[in-house]
Amino acid sequence: MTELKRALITGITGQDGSYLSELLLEKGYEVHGIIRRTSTFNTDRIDHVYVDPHSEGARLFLHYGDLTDGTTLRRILEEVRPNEIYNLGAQSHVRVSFDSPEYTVDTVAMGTLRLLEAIRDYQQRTGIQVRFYQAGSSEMFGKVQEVPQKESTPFYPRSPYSCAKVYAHWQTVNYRESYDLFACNGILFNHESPRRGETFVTRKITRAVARIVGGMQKKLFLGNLDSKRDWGYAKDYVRAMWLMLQQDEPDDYVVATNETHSIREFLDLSFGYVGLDWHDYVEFDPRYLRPAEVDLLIGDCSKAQEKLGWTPSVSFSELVALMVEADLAALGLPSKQANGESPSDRAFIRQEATNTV
Ligand code: NDP
Ligand code: GDR
Repeated sequence: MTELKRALITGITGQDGSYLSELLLEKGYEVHGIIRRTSTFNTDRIDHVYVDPHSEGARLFLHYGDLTDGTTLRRILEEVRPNEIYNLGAQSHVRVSFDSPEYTVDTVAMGTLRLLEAIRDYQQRTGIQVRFYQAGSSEMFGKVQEVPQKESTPFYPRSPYSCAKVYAHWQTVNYRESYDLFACNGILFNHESPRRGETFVTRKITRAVARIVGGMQKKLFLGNLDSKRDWGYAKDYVRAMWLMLQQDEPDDYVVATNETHSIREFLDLSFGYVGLDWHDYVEFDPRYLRPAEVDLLIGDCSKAQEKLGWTPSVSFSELVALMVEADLAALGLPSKQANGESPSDRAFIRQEATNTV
């Protein structure tokens, strides 16, 4: 009998961790995730794929640990003996990183280094080759140097979060070149879904739209509406992570949609989807401004297209629609599917809305 492939995921309880777990389980992997001990349950996003590990055929296993705790990372690596490691764990909120820079850097930069060191020792001691994915970010491009941004565009990080991600990126390259580690950096542009954290701007907006429709909220307070982002669908993006680790050689890839839209456009589409005008509801709160902003992100993913055969499958308007639909469904509110969509779009949106909240 051939042994199952084993994957270890840090950040398994996050948006991407949950979609990646689903993908790897579908592909027949045994999946191990590192979770943090919290005083309340934090596994909502993966509960639907979790089965009691005592039951026969269970393939998802959770381990307590933290990227700030190198001893535990080493122990988990020894226990799990993974073939692939996806480092998705992070204090991932850019605004919060200005409030907690030291913790953010400890998790994102030092956390990645701790994991790389553990892998290096493990690989040298056992001779087992581990494939490593590092969750890099378009935030590393920061202040605009070139448009669209691609793998060769210089980094100019503008937050403690993105400075830490740049460190993690270069350490990943360094371990690849120094220790023959199969290590890849994904430079992923913003990707969203109904599972997106409620404090990121897209989900904050679609959740507010549903609550306003349901009469549970009157106003939505936001910061800068002028920044532009290249927004894709998270489920597509975890597919790119997996593809990177299936290639013959390790490499770094931009993953993006090659389109950019402002927060205002996101507001137009999401409020428009339920027949409302956002100007009647949105108010400015300077609390949500950042000391330094990233004004424009638009990615060129042609390398991922050519080498990985990866393309995004969900358009900007479909993404907005599926997120609004999911937030309406979560409140038990009726669907507002807009006229003019094709039947396949409607089926897709309905399925995501009911399956993934
Ligand atoms: P989320 O914020 O949804 O999830 C972050 C995950 O990291 C959660 O599981 C969280 O656990 C975990 N985590 C936080 N701190 C620690 C720690 N100290 N030790 C171990 N785990 C920790 O992020 P996403 O799923 O959206 O993103 C995944 C990764 O990709 C992150 O590294 C992010 O920075 C990066 N990224 C994301 C993009 C996006 O648009 N979504 C774009 C580019 C990069 P808990 O649930 O307990 O809080
Ligand atoms: P970002 O995502 O910083 O791009 O990082 P976020 O959704 O937080 O902000 C996008 C843009 O919206 C503006 N904005 C607001 N943002 C938030 N969160 N809340 C508000 O009220 C608000 N009002 C306006 C922001 O100023 C910004 O310009 C995300 C994270 O997932 C990172 O981990 C990841 O690396 C990058 O995407 C790519």
